[in-house]
Amino acid sequence: MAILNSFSLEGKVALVTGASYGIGFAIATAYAEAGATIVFNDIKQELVDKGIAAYKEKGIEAHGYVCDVTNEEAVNAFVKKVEEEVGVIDILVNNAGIIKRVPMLEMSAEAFRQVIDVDLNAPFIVSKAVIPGMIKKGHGKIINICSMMSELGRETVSAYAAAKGGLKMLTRNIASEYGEYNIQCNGIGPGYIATPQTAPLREIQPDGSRHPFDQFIIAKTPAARWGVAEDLQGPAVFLASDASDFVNGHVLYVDGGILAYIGKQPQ
Ligand code: NAP
Ligand code: GCO
Repeated sequence: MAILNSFSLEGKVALVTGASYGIGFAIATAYAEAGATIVFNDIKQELVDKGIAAYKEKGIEAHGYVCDVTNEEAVNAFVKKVEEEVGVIDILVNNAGIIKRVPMLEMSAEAFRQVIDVDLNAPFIVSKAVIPGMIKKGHGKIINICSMMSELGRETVSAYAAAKGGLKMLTRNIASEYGEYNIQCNGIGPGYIATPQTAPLREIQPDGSRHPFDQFIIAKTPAARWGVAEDLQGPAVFLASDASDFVNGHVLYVDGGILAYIGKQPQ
């Protein structure tokens, strides 16, 4: 039974960025079930309020704050406020993210920068704000939500792939630089997960057929299905718990096997 206790998050304060819904919400609810106190942020008060209500429906008293993770001054003030009002952050999940699906030659430099800002610069900013408290406490867990695009490219996602590839290396660098303070920094690389972010890739076509990309992903995934946010909960609890204290700089792909598979031969 002792081994199960090593997965407990009792007494821990967990910050999950961008967790009003989607993957972040699923990870935060699992953390609450494992005993953690949940802190989350969103850009808009309206979404923070909706998030608090959604957590409450699950019996979770989450602490919600408005904060744009790309704004370093706002993030520093946000983390300071959390430390005063809730406690020093033990677990950080850099989950907030955006994607812009545009052919590279049609993408403006500004649009490219916006994706890099949220998906790569922000995890740097938030991690930098949280690590000093972790060092003082003598422990910390940082989980960066990477992507299959940390390993692979595809048409129209140049900015996103560049950001998520960089996030994989930022994960390794935080592990390298702060491992001696008992801080573990790892990544989770979800496969294709059914959330609002991927809804356009799953739209039913005018003739009632499945979106071509939807059919493509089903053929490319050994599990022959899209993932759901709940598929990420167990891996996320593992990486946030004492059970992973000697796992550092690793990206755990939770993708139904898609990265290992050449894809089903067309019939
Ligand atoms: P989502 O449904 O689009 O949710 C993204 C969340 O991030 C939203 O709550 C959004 O808030 C928030 N956010 C965006 N920009 C922000 C900012 N500047 N400051 C604060 N919050 C911000 O995405 P998801 O599918 O849950 O994905 C969550 C993470 O997993 C992302 O990093 C994504 O890249 C990654 N991921 C997703 C998949 C997938 O298939 N879904 C696969 C691999 C990796 P607003 O609603 O206010 O914009
Ligand atoms: C896309 C998808 C993917 C997923 C995820 C895969 O347009 O290809 O949005 O990028 O979001 O990152 O791991």
